[in-house]
Amino acid sequence: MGYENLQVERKDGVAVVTVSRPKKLNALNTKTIDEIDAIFTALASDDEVRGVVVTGAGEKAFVAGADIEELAGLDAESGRALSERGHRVFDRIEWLGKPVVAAINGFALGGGCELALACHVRLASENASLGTPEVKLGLMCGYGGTQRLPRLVGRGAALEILLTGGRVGAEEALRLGLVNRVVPLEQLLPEAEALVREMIANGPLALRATLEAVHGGLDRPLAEAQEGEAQLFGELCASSDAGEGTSAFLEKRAPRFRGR
Ligand code: DAK
Repeated sequence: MGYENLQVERKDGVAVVTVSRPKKLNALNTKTIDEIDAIFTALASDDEVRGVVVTGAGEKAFVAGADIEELAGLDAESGRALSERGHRVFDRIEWLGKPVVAAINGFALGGGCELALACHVRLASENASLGTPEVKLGLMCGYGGTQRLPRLVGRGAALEILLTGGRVGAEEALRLGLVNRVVPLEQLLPEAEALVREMIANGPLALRATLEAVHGGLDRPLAEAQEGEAQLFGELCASSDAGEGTSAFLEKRAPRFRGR
């Protein structure tokens, strides 16, 4: 399928999804949200793809937010519907079952910051600038930001970002745990790809179960979440990949995981 506002490149098990509306700093209009929905639906069932990098076109912006032109005409009903749709699309990223790394190459504001938050790990270039300026527009985050940001950086740091609408530079984002690493812009994509490759060298069922245990567990009481972990652990033990991984270690050879 061809996309108007996304570039998608698949190579050796990794898909690089680039949001591309450079004249609008890659702002997420409805068409782009639809395309993100479509590509992540396709990637979920694409067995050739085992990990994903999400980035923005150009050297200035990852994604500068939801498209403000489209936000201007919303009323109570359409605003709620747009927000719920955004939640479904961004949940699809979080629940892909394969590692997704955001390569934040500049502004990641509003909906762009929320897109990065829906990814599993975030790398930033030195010129990255993150924030949720919705309050400056008389709005608030509508794509999960009020929920994912405090879960990632804690309530106090999140509220400072959410309530000021100010921007956080790459080093500050690193200090807060909002991003995992900061690298020079030219190294951002290679480093993000290398990180995904390091992850996908591991057993795909193990990665899927780990993602599910973390995302499914964090919102539950510890005892219940640990029950979930035990269930997933048991299922993995019955997989041939687990047999292969342990045998390979004992036989001092590299494992050949088959996702079964
Ligand atoms: N939407 C639409 N166009 C945008 C845009 C955006 N978010 N960000 C930038 N652009 C456009 C600019 O209008 C400009 O277009 P032209 O005038 O050339 O046609 C072009 O991109 C280049 O931008 P600038 O000329 O402004 O570039 P600068 O380097 O001077 O400034 C900037 C870069 C990133 C600081 C600035 O563009 C800026 O402040 N942009 C807006 C950032 C922002 O406020 N982002 C948050 C948007 S609000 C909800 C669901 C979701 C959300 C809210 C509610 N519900 C369902 C209710 C999420 C909301 C948001 O994300």
